[in-house]
Amino acid sequence: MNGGRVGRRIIVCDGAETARLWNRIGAGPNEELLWVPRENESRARPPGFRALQGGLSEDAFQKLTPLATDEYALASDDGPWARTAIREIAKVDPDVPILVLSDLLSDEDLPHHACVRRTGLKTLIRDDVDDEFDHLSNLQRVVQLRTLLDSRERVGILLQPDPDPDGIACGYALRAILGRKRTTAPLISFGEITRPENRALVEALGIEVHVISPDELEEMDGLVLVDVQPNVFGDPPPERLLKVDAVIDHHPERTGYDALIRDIRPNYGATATIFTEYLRASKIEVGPRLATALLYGIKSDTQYLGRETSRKDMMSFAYLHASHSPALLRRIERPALPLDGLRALGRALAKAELRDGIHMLVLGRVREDVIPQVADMALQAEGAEWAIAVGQVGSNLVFSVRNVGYVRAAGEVVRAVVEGLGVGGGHRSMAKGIIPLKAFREVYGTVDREQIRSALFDAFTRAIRNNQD
Ligand SMILES: [Mn+2]
Repeated sequence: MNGGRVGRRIIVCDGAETARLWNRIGAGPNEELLWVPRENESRARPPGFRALQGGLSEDAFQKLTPLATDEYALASDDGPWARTAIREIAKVDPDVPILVLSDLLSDEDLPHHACVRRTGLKTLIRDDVDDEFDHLSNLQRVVQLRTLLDSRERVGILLQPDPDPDGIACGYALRAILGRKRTTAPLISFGEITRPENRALVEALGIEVHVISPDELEEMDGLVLVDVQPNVFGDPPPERLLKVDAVIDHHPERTGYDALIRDIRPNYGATATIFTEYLRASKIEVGPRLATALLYGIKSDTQYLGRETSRKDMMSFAYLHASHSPALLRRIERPALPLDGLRALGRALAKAELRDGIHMLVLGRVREDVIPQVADMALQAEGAEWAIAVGQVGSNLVFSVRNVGYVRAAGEVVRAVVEGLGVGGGHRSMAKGIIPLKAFREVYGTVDREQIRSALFDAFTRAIRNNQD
């Protein structure tokens, strides 16, 4: 065991050609480069290497005065050579770690050894080269965007109506990439942000999204659509959207419009992943606010790296994670609860009911964003498989549903509960439903707390049971 200290790495290359290839990489501070000449090749010493005196033999490895911290790398594509080397090294130290670097040998070609790992030699470099070319093509996109838009006075960044975190974060990132301010690159939308979580995002980050009418697009000297394509705005879309400067999106590619720059990657889980790659490729420093916005964009579009997540989403998420602000993220995901919301929670907890794994809290009149937070919390109750938080918001009954994940889809259950009464939907473990008070009253007569509790409890029990059949 090397106890955390860096041990000696002994790198043994099979023949001059491999040694010369390695020589380009050079030796690290704790690395010793050795080579074993092949039978028919010149004995000219590759620079930086010394010959393993005595060839592949126990004796030769013994002469290296083995230390307990030694590690070996063997570079060879020759099976018998690698097998001999491993056996002879093991005679000196049966537990020494050995890395075999070979592009032709497989794990099965190697003899049993306590600690051996094989990987490709050229493929190590190959992977990095591929990554670098990916960065290069992302950089090229950024250069194209800047070249196209730099001379324009005002560039509108158009998001979908009722923008979601992915779209908002991408608009914010595009502005940073173009080196512009909110006045010269406003984020615009035809519909305001309604979801409380998304409003929390723009408030926490200090981002403004301007709601405009399609006519106001004429005031823009440039137009870029992010996380959306023109078809979303109508079929056919408004005239001004038939020809735009750029579209950057991850939804399936649509036709029927012209864009000078079109970067659409349907295999990505979030457009924020594309923008993270742009930022990374152009070496723009990503501050905590931008990193948090993009990270939250990826997180919410992929449902925390769940369904439809690509390797690229994971890589961008990891890249952003290093510079995001956990405090800011918490503020977005858990907006501050208002005092009267907490009082409503207190009353609801006093009368909470947990039966058949269903934990239901009836809140009365509350601010809408209190409801999902209470549902999250209610799921933590011992024995709860489902949590339902219900509150009155305006003239509606709004409820948030959570489940522990191993049971059936929350979205399905909510759709069954609201059928014929209101609207609802969601995913496997989270869902939301809205029933107008008027509709509830028509069916159940009154809208008091007890009536809400018993009606919804029955409806959920039925829906969950049916969903599990
Ligand atoms: Mn998206």
